[in-house]
Amino acid sequence: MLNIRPMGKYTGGEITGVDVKTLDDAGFAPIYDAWLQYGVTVVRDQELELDEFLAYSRRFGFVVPHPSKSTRHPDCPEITVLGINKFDADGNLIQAVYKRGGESFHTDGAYDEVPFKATKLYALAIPSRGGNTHFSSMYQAYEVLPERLKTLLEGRNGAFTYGGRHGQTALLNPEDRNRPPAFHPMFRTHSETGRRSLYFDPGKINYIEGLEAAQSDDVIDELTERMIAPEAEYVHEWRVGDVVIWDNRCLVHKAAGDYPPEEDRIHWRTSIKEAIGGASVAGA
Ligand SMILES: O=C(O)CCC(=O)C(=O)O
Ligand SMILES: [Fe+2]
Repeated sequence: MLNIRPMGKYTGGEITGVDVKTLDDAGFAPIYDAWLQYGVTVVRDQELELDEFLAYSRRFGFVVPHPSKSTRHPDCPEITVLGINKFDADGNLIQAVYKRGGESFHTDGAYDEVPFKATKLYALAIPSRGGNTHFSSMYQAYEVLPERLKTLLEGRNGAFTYGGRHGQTALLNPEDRNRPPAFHPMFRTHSETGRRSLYFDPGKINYIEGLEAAQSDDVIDELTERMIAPEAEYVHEWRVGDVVIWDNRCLVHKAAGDYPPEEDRIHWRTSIKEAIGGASVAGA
């Protein structure tokens, strides 16, 4: 029987008693609603093939291939594989693969004009210790931001690129490294819940439009401190068979990047958008 329960104070929900392969629209509706409410949800105990994971991802929106071409699944470009090919030919750990998503809290796809609505991960192999994923609510970050920053940033855009101010583009092919920035409002209203949140990514933001360079850098530093609001974090401890999906419009996340490198930690991943080329989907 379908069971949904909260995991964290402001974000995180666990769903059990369901096989996502056999869901009809009526069965999917409470799962989608729970996801909007909790921001990140896990469905436990799933057994999925590539096409089944893709089909379930498509229920949440448009699935797009990730710009990191070298980490796409060879049989299915819409699916990225995390955690494989971690060692180079000399047996050295490739940090960009091992620590992927672990540099800092971030939201996926802010470098695109239409950022990722959601990211979905399916756990194939989980290490004996470490390897958690951290999530934090940006609704709550906005809620507790000082009025001074709310006034300063209201109506302003951030400029975002894949590599951000430090140019971290190791997982991109050379031809994909110098794309122009995408601009997004620093405060956004969620298209489905109607709630306001901070939209910020310290690793991908280059500057805040309309501020002097020094002030822009100072504000970016201050937001980096403030983006994880008290009690707003949920830490996901993975089990094989977990299907986790998070809402990039109102959450940030970060891989702990701390598991024994000689062990496997492997996920399939899909990137999901609200719209491609102007069309938009509301809801499922
Ligand atoms: O591996 C993880 O825990 C998260 C990686 C990440 O940031 C992502 O897939 O977007
Ligand atoms: Fe990420």
